[in-house]
Parts: sequence; C-alpha cells; structure tokens
Amino acid sequence: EAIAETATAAASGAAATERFRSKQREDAAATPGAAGTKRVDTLATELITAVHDVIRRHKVTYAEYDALKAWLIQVGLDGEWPLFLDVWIEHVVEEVANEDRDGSKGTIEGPYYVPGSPKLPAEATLPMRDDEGGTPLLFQGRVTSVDGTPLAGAEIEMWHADDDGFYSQYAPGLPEWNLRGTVVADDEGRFGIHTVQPAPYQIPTDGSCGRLISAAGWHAWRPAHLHLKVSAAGHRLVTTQLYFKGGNHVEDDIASAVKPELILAPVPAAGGADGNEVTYDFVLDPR
Ligand code: MBD
Ligand code: FE
Repeated sequence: EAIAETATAAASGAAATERFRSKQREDAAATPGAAGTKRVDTLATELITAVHDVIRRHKVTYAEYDALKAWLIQVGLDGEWPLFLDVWIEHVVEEVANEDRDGSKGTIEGPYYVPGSPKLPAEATLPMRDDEGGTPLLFQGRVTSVDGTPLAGAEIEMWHADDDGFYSQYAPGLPEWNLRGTVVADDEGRFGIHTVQPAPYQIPTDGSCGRLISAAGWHAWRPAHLHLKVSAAGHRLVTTQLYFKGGNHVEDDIASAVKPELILAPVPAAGGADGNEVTYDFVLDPR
C-alpha cells in the first residue's frame, strides 16, 4: 500500500538521527577529567580487542573487511545508527542500568520516542484518526511507589505503531501526534487509556540494517508493542514496553527486548464495549 512504499529506511533513519541529536538524557554527562580518560581507554581498548579476537578466530579476509567498511559507512549515510544501536545493543545497556530497581521492569526505549506529546486526563483516548485501524484497547491501571503508596498525578507517556506498523513522525502521511500521548493519573494514581492494538513492527528492509538482516538470514520483526515512560515526583522514571501474549515474534524479538513481566493478556472489554481491555499496574522506585 502507498504508506508502506513511502516509509523508507532513509526517511525514518534521518528522522531518528535528528531526534537523537536533539535529546538530552537525564544522566548524559560522561565521567569528566582523568577518570573519564581512563574510562574511555578501558572501554575502547576492550572493544577493539574484542574485534581483533573475532578476526583471528574466524580468519576474516580482506574481502570481508572491505564489506564491513562499506556497510559501516552506509549505516551512517542511511541515518540508521539509532536503529542499529537500539535493536542490537541497547537491551544490554538497559539491563545494566536498571539491575538495581525493585519496581516495574523496564526495557529499551528504541529510536521512535518523541518528548512533549499532548497532555491528557486520567481517562483519555490517544490522538488518532477517525478511521484508525486495529482492535480497540482499553489499557488501565494504577501507579504506586514500591511501598504501595498511590502516586497521584503520575505521568504515563505512551507511544506506539499503528495497525500498519508505522510510527507518527517517522512515516509519512500520519498526523503529528497520532497514537502518542501523556496521560496524567488521578488522585489515586489511576489511569485508563483508550487506544488501538498496534501491529508487529518490521525493521525497514531497504536500508543497511535490512541488508545485514537478509545477509545473515535473520528476520526483521519486533512483536507488537506499546512503548511507555512512567514517572512521578521523587521517583525514578521507568522506560518500558508491553507486548501481547501469543503475538507473532514475542518469542524471537529482533531487538531482544521482551521480558516475561512485560507480556499483556487482554480480554474482551466489559459491558459490551468494542475491543479488548487489560489492567497493568506500575511500581516506581523512589529516588
Ligand atoms: C521499534 O519500534 C523499536 O521499538 C525498536 C526498539 C527498534 C526499532 C523499532
Ligand atoms: Fe517500537
């Protein structure tokens, strides 16, 4: 269909690269001074040595070395470094960053988050088109602290692909904030978000990441997923994703970002409403 043909790797890659360059992570400051130099020395030396080990172990040829060089150059030209890194590397960074948390499990952010989505009340419908495809979904729950205290006014930012697997602001023809919103929980930390179930996501096949996938005989799919950032005053923000039980590629996510705690099992909506509903509670770690 038309949208699929125009959602190119180069266009979504350029948008993701631009978005990354303008973002500031909370903990963005690298280790300064002499300790920082030592840290770079250690990490860069070990990474380079790990590559040397692979070359020796597999007797990598000049033809393969040149193929690697050409591919690395092209990843940048395609704007696909955010995609490559978030698909194949980020899950281990997330594992290390959040291993000390007691609250809800997190997982990777991925390349398609946009800050500043429309603020919505505790029960709300995400911005969507009049004829938005996909099974309606009511996603509801409560945000509490680790000790059980409800977190009034907690913010639940949600963003996800549509029923064709496309993200607004990274594929053409979609309204700016389609299927993106920031829901503010009520006085008891409760929220209810009306949306539609997303489709599985296929990594663009026409760019460098797609070429790697086909050259290696891998598949290009992530399971259908909802992205979330949940935050509240005095607590650590959790970045996570939720998946759908039994869905395609829940067992073999190309981005290795599924955890058992993150799999939803929606049921038909109560009271004869269209679609499904599911309850999921978030627990935030105090700072
Ligand atoms: C996605 O939608 C995503 O969430 C990740 C991690 C990588 C590529 C596309
Ligand atoms: Fe995603």
